[in-house]
Amino acid sequence: MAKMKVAVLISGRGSNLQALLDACADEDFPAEIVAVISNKAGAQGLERARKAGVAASFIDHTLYEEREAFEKDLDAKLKGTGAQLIALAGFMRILTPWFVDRWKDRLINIHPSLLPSFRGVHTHERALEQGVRIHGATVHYVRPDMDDGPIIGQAAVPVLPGDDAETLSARVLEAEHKLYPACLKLIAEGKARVTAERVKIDKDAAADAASLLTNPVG
Ligand code: 4DW
Ligand code: GAR
Repeated sequence: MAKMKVAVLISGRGSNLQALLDACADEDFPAEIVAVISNKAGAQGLERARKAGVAASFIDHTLYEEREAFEKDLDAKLKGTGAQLIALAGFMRILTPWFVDRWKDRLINIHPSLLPSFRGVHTHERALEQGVRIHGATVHYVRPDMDDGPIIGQAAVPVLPGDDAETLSARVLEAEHKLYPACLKLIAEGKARVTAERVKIDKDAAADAASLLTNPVG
């Protein structure tokens, strides 16, 4: 079977990108990363891509006056790579409805909370402040509103006594690194589809997906 071609957009560290690169290194994995694009010049993720032999490039959003002009160039570059799916991995520019619509149901993101709780930034600090006992991460299709869209998979982690934002974010990040490749696999195998703004997981994959995605740490 042909592998699904995936482009990854980043702005920084790229540890989730690394998890995707590592998963794609397995010859049986159903997806391949064809391009990594950053809007930040020094992003560590660009180096990770080059090390893995993946084309890495940088588009400086500050050179554009209009958001859509930046996105037109981004879109053209993505089309040139043959990407069939875009994965946001710590990409920090909000994408306009124009771009989101062009890539509708072919654009996914990972967010460090159990959505719809804790949209936005500082999710771990806010989870601690609220005293939640269970926290985690979500992979979802992107819609124009920030951190909105049909949920593909979630990973839950416990909040433990004595946690601070650092220990909690490390636990969530470890879960993210398992969750994102697992969700990408479901999509690349055609086992996850959007219907009426909900993600349906194929019956034969549902049990696997549930055990893997509910609590993939440990
Ligand atoms: C996200 C949402 C808003 C901003 C940054 C990140 C979460 C992930 C995401 C990236 N692009 C997206 C999403 C999303 O959930 N939905 C859509 N696009 N449609 C944000 O407001 N960023 C600002 C810039 C920050 C910076 O450069 O440091 C911005 O003005 O875009
Ligand atoms: C990750 O924790 C990801 O979930 C989060 O940014 C971090 C990027 O780290 N994304 C968001 O907050 C999007 N709303 P990474 O560059 O090491 O993958």
